[in-house]
Amino acid sequence: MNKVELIQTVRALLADNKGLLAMDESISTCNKRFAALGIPQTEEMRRRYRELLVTTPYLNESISGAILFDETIRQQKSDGTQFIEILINAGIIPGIKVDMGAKPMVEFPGEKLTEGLDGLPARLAEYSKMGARFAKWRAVLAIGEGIPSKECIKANAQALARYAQFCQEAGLVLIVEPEVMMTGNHSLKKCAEITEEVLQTVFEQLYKQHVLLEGMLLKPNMILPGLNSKIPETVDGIAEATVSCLLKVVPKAVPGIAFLSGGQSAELASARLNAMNKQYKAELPWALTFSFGRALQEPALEIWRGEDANTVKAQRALKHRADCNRAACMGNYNSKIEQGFWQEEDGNRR
Ligand code: 5MM
Repeated sequence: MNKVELIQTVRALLADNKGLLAMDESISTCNKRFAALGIPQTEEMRRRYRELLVTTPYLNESISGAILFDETIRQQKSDGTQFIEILINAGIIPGIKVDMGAKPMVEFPGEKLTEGLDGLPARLAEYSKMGARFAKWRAVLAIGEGIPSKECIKANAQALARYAQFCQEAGLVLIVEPEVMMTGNHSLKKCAEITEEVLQTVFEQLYKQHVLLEGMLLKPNMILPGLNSKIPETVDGIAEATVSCLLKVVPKAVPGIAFLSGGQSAELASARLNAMNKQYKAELPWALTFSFGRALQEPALEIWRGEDANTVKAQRALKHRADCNRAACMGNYNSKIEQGFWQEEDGNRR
């Protein structure tokens, strides 16, 4: 492990208040998103969509890194240029999702355990040779009647820590993503309790495996009430709950926290990230940024709908969301910035 290199890569990912574009949807997730919009679910359509993302002009102004999926890291633009080369030339650091998905956990109904440790060192070596500089592994924890169980939390944390060790050995920065899902009718308080327990267990396991915390990023959920919860929560309330939960369990040695969006609307994800940075940035030991998938891509995908004629407008929508979230990392996001994109009817960049 080259500690200096790992720390330099983490610093580059966090520099200038930029964040990460999660474009690592597996084939089935990407197809699900396409199906919802009537886009054909073929390898070529997924390639064309990912080409749109990686060729978005000036994306590097707000995006420092992009998380790819195995299929995507091997794909090329229509002129034959590898996507990974396009990203590197644009100054965007390429990374790769290396877990093999959350699978039903035997004997634990309703719970999932992420798989992918088998053969991981060889896959990491291949990705690193291809140019990836960081990796990501996601654990999925659902809140429900009697779940998540302690066994599920611990098994997922152990897998995350083992993945983390393999990554550092391979010289890749690691992103640790334990996601407590938004699905359900639980309260904000319940989400805070479970997230605290999950993160505490994850860091215990990372310590046990001697993981270099300075060479990692944490990718957690924000503290949110369940999607079916009827209790309204304010942007400031969510910011306060999220920051106080993270302060209890995330060590100071971790350089940055890059949130997932988890199904929030694009605007709310930006507003909540903004509130955290606006109110607490000066007192926090780590940077708070974004590693959104849906909250960055959804508006662009809805505009594109599989039509080349919509590509430029879709790219502007992606760039706009990236810029909004960079503003949120500085605590500067507001309604004027949010509306900025729609004033660009002449196609000019501001
Ligand atoms: C939670 O999902 C991650 C962040 O995306 P959102 O901001 O949309 O929540 C994301 O990186 C996720 O891990 C990938 O999209 C891969 O998910 P699948 O289900 O395709 O493995």
